[in-house]
Amino acid sequence: MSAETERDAWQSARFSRLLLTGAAGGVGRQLRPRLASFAERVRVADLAAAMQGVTPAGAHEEVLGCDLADRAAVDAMVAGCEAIIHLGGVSVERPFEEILEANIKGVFHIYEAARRHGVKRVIFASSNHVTGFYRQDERIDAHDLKRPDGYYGLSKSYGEDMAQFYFDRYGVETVSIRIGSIFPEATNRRMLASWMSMDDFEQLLRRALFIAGVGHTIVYGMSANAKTWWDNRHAAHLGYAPKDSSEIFCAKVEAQPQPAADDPVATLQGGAFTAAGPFDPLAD
Ligand code: NAI
Ligand code: 15L
Repeated sequence: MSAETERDAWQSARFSRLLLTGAAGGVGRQLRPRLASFAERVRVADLAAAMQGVTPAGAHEEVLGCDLADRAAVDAMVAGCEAIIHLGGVSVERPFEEILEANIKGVFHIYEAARRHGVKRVIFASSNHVTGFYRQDERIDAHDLKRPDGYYGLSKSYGEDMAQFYFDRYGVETVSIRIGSIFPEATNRRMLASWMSMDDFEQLLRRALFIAGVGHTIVYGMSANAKTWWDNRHAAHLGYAPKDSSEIFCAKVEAQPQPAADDPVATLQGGAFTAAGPFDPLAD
């Protein structure tokens, strides 16, 4: 293979079987139809209750119910998969005990199963809330100190550390995507900076899954927004070039009333997540 062909091979590469966790969630549901070109078989999984009534979208899909907190069940779910897109887990700020089961134990179970079954590549859905306590007038990159903005952000920070450990110790490669906000539209001022389109997410996923030699890479998941807080210089080897921008939502968002100048939604990158809690079951 020529160097050029090898360099471009990621564009048409396919896995034999790819696992998608969190398949019943907001992002998972939008992503499913886009994954047919990523693998011959796609195993789509979520909690059994969430997968009830979900049928395979085509001959390439296998539907599975699995609780990430159950180590044996996760091991069985991962068996036979070459790569994993790990979206499953609690996706907002919640009491520690809930985060512990789905996100902390869950990510350990995913990596242990990945090691045992020789998984080549993991995509870890990390979050901008790993660095949510930076101010909105600061510009940061993946080497800056983590400043998680809650138990949820802490769990994503732990997931990134788990990814680094499994690469250093066992050679399992990961791209941790610190996703900003993947929703059909940017619906507030903060999201004008954090928004990511599904087309851009798909492009980043393809690169993150198939470009050779990523080790453990951390990349912020955002579109080409006019305003940005994040610098992806340490993920330049992925060649991610977003095409969309939150500019199309600007007029609608800017017609909304201004939040107070000291409201965290207007001052901190993590917005309202920075002011959640405490969740104290011992409080009177
Ligand atoms: P979501 O909450 O809609 O989906 C998460 C899915 O995980 C749900 O379907 C839920 O049933 C499943 N899940 C929860 N606990 C589980 C368990 N114990 N076992 C198995 N499955 C479990 O979240 P969304 O928006 O689809 O996000 C997907 C991923 O991306 C999440 O990991 C989230 O933290 C991350 N992310 C999303 C962002 C966004 O803008 N949507 C921003 C940053 C990160
Ligand atoms: C996240 O990490 C959440 O999963 C998502 O629901 C949004 O709140 C997003 O961050 C955000 O910061 O907009």
